[in-house]
Amino acid sequence: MIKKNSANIQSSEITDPQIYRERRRFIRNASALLVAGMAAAGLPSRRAQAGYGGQPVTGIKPSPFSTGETPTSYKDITSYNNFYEFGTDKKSPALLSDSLKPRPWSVTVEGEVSHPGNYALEDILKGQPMEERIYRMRCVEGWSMVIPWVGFPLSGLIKRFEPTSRAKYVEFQTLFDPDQMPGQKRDVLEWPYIEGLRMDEAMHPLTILAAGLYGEVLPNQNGAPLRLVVPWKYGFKGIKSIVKIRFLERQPRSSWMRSAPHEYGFYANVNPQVSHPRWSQRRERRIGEFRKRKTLLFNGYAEQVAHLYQGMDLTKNF
Ligand SMILES: Nc1nc2c(c(=O)[nH]1)N[C@H]1C(S)=C(S)[C@@H](COP(=O)(O)O)O[C@H]1N2
Ligand SMILES: [Mo]
Repeated sequence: MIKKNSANIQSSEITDPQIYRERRRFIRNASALLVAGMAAAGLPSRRAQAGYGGQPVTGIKPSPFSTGETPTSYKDITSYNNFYEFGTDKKSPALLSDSLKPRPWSVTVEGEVSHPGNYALEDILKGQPMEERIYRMRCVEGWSMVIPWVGFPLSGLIKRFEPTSRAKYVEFQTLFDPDQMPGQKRDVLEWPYIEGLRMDEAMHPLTILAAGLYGEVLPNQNGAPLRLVVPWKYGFKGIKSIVKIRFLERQPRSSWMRSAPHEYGFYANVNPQVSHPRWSQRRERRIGEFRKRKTLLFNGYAEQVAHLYQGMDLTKNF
């Protein structure tokens, strides 16, 4: 089942900032390229990635919301993954996600919204400002990474759909197709994977939908073709391979709340003071580092997001 070419894996083992900058020089303009997922003329993909991963994305602008911290290596970001649709261990998604077909793709929008419908991926991406957002990411399991996402604010897309005044929450669903996602043949979770945000969280400028990373189209294992990224929350909020967006009056129940309600709450805000029932959240291991770091409240984004939770008891609303 191992489909990766070992030579390719070796060549991308280390994030070489020089190589990264050189490659970024090729980034020009045409988000159509992202949609088509085709290689730019004369610029072959250097890595064997599932789906369209590895194809350059063009027209990416830097963002003031990026951290200045050093990004985790491309290799670690794309070979140490949680994506239970392809198995529960960290290596499976990179090895087994070739069966996912991220093109053509569409997203169904429904619920408390003025413009429900089934939107082609091209339509979803059209006109969205593609930005590089270098974010700290923290998994509930105690590891963290710095990921240079390529994406756009979710708020712009939501505004386009015009939620009604009754919409208080947004729910997201991953594709359900056990042929493409063989992990769905086992009941490790209730499928499809479901996540949700309160409307003000979804509209927050830090909340993005990602379609790429490291200047390239998102590899399948990272949630192609479109996944959620909410950097002040535990990684499981960042639902992958989204096919449905529902606007709701009531708080949705996420897959993790269904599977272990006393362990995973709706908010899932990174909080070193609130332990997981089975382990502390006070420290984290940044992938690629040896010594543990202290975990920061809201994953270091408190200044931007703490106001969203004013007056809430974060030990109850975990
Ligand atoms: N559909 C789906 N989305 C998912 C998951 C999953 O198993 N299935 N795992 C989550 C968890 S626990 C984490 S930490 C992140 C990992 O994202 P990455 O592999 O791109 O780093 O994806 C999240 N999104
Ligand atoms: Mo996670």
